[in-house]
Amino acid sequence: MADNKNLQSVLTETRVFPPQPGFIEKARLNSDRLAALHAAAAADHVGFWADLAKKELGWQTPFTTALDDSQAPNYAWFTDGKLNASANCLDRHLDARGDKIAIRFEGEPGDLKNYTYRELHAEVCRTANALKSFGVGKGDRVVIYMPMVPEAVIAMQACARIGAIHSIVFGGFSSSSLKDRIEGAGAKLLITADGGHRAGHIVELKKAADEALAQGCDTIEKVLVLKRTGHDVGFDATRDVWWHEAVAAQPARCEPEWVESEHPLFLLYTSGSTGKPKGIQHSTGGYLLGATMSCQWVFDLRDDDVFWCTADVGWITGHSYVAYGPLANGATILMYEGAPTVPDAGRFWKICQEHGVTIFYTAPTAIRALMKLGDDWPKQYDLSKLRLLGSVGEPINPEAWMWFHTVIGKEKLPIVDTWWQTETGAIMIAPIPGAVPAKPGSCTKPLPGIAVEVVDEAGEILTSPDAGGYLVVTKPWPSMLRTVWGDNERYIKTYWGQFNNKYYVAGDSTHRDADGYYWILGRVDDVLNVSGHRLGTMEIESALVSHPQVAEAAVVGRPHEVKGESVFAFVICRGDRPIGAAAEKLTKELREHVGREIGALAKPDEIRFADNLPKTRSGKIMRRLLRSIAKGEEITQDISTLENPGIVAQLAGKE
Ligand code: 6R9
Repeated sequence: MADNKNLQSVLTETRVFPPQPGFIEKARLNSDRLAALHAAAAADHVGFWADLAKKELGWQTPFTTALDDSQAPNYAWFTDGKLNASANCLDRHLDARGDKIAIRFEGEPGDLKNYTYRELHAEVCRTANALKSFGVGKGDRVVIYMPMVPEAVIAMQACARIGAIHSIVFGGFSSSSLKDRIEGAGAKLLITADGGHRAGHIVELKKAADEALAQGCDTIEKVLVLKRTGHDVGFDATRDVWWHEAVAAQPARCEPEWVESEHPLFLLYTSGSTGKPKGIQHSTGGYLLGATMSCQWVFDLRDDDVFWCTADVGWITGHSYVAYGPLANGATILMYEGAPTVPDAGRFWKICQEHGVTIFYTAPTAIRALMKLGDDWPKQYDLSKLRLLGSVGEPINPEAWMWFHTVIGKEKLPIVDTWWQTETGAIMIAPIPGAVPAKPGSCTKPLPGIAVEVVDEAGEILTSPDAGGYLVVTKPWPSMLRTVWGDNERYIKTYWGQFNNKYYVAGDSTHRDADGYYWILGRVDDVLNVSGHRLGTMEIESALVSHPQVAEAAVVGRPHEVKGESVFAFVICRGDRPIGAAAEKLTKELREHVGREIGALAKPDEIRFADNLPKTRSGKIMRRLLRSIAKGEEITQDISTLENPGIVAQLAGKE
């Protein structure tokens, strides 16, 4: 389970950074107020959340049932209430904040565009009316495959407004991944763009969409296409509709469709240890409550903030902390389309300066990459408006934390290291910036109303501070996933099966120190975390094996300085093992093949060809051994139980 080296490095971290008095004074939560929230949640877990749901969300029909656990572990929250997520994010703010900027946008080429709440509301209504004109209604699925532009958020909000279920596919995924997700969701409409700008290139979204639709996707009736780049793309007039033509003529009012609290707001596909990616299904009321409260508690979000979460809307972080949480709170968000280093390594800091960003939320992989580029870049810009920094996606190593703290935070800004998952919908474990002292590398303690524990293989709760175990959630929470789209059995088996439906099993290992602080060690399953992106080893293996020359493949993660983990593949070919120039040629081909099958983010960094994989006598691939080999470690493990111990030297590249 826990990697000992990792455990050692976090166990020796002893620095503590308490909140600064100036921050505490103005903070939404200080330690007294936080203690009161924890006490309320401990006294009445369900009542605690029900009170917040009544106070913080706008309901068209108030609920009377807070939690229905009769079908556990399929929990349902606020079941008889009705609301609309888009009305909560937009209409609610029109009176007090109609002229306030909701979205500040900067494209990679430098183009700027702002939307006030009133303008955003009108544009969402027009888009919602356009969707209706295509026959899209409550419960229909809409796949969104777009660049990071305001229209991506508008598309999400428009779906929510009419009760359609959106499923976003990250623009970096290939046509083949897009097709799988469209077919999985049975989507009626695809919303895409001609392309997006990324790292000085055009991302060919429409081209990939056309390829996906040419391979199947029979449920798609229309494709709504945003003109972003303006370059030439294919256009099928019987199926494709330009956004500017379909949306502009629509009325700027659209009554929200009031949906049951449990009505699915969206699906988001994510990788697991087995099979194809799962469609994680989120609810409307519970999800929105989690996104709303975590913005207030963890980011201390206030009316004068400019909140920049750098995540793409293709990931859960972009759902909860670009599209839904900040807008539900009436905040101003910043969206940036492109890469952090275009035209130079100062781009992120220049954006912070020019847009007056106050809260900056990013991933450790970005922090490490920016750190490598040197301190001179951030030093050229005025970062004095920043008041809070955040991290998400993978464990942040203390070195990167300290750089963030000293160079960006000038040794005074709080850093919130936030642990959560696609499945949890919202942040679960994170410091409350005005109340909880930070320790570099620890996501600190669970939020109010979130019950987590560390358990051993038998499901026993571990209390000893040094013990590493499984991270589990012991009580249902409003923003939890509801099911796996179309496969409830898989939901139960994957997340609840291990301990007899008693605990939600996150799939991470962790350890809790004597102060009750959590230190996440990483995944316990075959899921890799490459630059903060979740990838299943099985998905990459299937992609490799679908190449005609590959007979078998095993993929493991290898620690990487910037990406966190990189993809290392062991490949067994049909026929002879390629060597020299033949091996080089095939490596290149396989990398491209995986890029086509899944997306560029899944391309193996290294491929090693061998005659066989190390297998136990029962035929299981010994992955632990492959991980050691990938790291270049001296093999000290007992290989005598292998069916083919002789293969180890070859796998290690020694033959
Ligand atoms: C939000 C998001 C979830 C997995 C999760 C864990 C890792 C995320 C982390 C973290 C340590 C943090 N993870 N945040 N590990 N510290 N602050 O990233 O969702 O893409 O579903 O990934 O990411 O391993 O299980 P998702």
